Amino acid sequence: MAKDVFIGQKEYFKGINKIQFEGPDSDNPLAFKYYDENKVVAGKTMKDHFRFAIAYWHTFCGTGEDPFGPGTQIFPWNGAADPMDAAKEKLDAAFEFFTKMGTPYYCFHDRDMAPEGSNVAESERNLIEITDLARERQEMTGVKLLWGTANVFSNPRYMNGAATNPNFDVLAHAGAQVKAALDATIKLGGENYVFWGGREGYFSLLNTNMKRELDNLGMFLAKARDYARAQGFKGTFLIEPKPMEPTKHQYDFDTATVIGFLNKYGLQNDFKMNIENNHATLARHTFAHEAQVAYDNGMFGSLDINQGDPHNGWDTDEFLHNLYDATELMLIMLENGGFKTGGMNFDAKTRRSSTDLEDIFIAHVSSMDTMARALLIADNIISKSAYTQMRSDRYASYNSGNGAKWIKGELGLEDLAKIAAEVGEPKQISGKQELYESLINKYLK
Ligand code: XLS
Ligand code: NI
Ligand code: NI
Repeated sequence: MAKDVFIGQKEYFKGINKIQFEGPDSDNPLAFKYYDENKVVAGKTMKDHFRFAIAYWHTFCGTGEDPFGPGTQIFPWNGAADPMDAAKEKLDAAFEFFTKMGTPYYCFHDRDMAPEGSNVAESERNLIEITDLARERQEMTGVKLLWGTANVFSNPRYMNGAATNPNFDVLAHAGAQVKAALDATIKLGGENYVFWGGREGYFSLLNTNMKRELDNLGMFLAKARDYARAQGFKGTFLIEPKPMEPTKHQYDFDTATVIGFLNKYGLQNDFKMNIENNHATLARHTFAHEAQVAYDNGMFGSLDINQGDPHNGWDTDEFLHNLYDATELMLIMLENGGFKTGGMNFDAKTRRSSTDLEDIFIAHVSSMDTMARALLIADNIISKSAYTQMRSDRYASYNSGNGAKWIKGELGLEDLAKIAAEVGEPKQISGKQELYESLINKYLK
């Protein structure tokens, strides 16, 4: 066993070596068919296009329990009786996994890495101890932290919200947790810090003062930003929109809603969006829609690249395998400059019934290949087809004459009325949607 894939005292993923690129003809489920990290596409290596990050919670903590039954996964790092010993084993397993996958980043919640203690101080000590070890392992392996976050939704104390809780004492606990998670993220060189407000919303307006709750959330985020900046954090703060689940109505509903919120509370210069595909679906948007809204507003940050199931309405967090959706996303990313500080966090879990340890490798490999293949397809569409030209030609009437004057703000309603009378009934121009669809499908290979 090569040293570069061996982290701690024992090997957890026995029989699996570092995943290699074998090309599209390979039948090996534990090899990349399309993801070739050093391959340059549209001026950047694949590694830099994607900046893949493993989600600590699903991959190492998610045992497959659901509301109808307990976990099904047997993880070899879950044996220790003492929770801190178990956390250390999990950490070693995680870094072995990152190294074998060849993914450059990971993401974590405070409670994924270190167990909650019996009081605030003990919880913080646990987190410091484990993240000190994580820092050593980052140095050993070169794996980096894409983002950290605090789990302020699982503990029952957050049942009525964290930063939006009607009880200030609960808000204070959220503050303690976010402070410690920010410290850990800064210590680990995290490039971003995420806020996902799972309990920040309501079930009934009858008992909810929405304005008070949103004001408290705005204040909380401003204070978190001020604290992190004062500690030297230079990275990006990210809000992860989701319309519902676990609350009926979540305040960070979708990208457009969050942008309005950030602007209202003066947070727009420090915060950007962490867009999750499955959350987009729940908001009845596409991943592509959410990404485009974020880019158009200078708010594109990072991505959680899972996918949902079109036949049900919750966050199934499947590994992204829909090539068509991936292609639409990659078209937008290529046209808008890709990532700055963000990356692609999987935020996905294998199915409850996928119980072989190799399944988590197969899932990540498959998703990375889906994205890599989508990148190649999108690059072909942009560089070889008429796609970009066709779309810009649709707006050609704004390039000169009255259209250009309109864009500059030089025409008022009286001018429009005069022009309308002059031009008469406009010529009918087809939107050609099916032509665009057939063009995409032609390149989908
Ligand atoms: C849950 C969210 C969560 C965030 C991180 O639906 O996706 O996993 O990504 O707190
Ligand atoms: Ni997520
Ligand atoms: Ni989610």
